[in-house]
Amino acid sequence: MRNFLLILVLSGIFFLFLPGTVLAKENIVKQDSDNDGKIDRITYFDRAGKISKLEKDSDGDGRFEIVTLFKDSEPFEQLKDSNGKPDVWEEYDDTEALIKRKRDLDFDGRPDTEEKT
Ligand SMILES: [Ca+2]
Ligand SMILES: [Ca+2]
Ligand SMILES: [Ca+2]
Repeated sequence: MRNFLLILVLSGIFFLFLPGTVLAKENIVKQDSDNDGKIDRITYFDRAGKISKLEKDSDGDGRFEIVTLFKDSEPFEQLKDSNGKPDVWEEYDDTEALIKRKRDLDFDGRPDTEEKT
């Protein structure tokens, strides 16, 4: 009887965690695109299976300095970072054309210049 209760409690805990993780977790795909053994691309997919974010380590130092954000599978913003804070922000329109670029010139994490393209 005690074992039965234990199994009941354990399976209850198991089922408590299972649906939560399946529903809450977005899908993350890690890739080593240049086969040097280090992950350099991380792609995030939302619950509908659409790409929502792409992180790239372009120089292979293990830090992901290019982050592209997606809306309806189209990129709308790209952040580039050389020092741990974003220093270039690029915005795209529906045709994926660059419409705006902001730069942080003094590296305080806030944009200082804005260009429309
Ligand atoms: Ca790599
Ligand atoms: Ca890097
Ligand atoms: Ca600044």
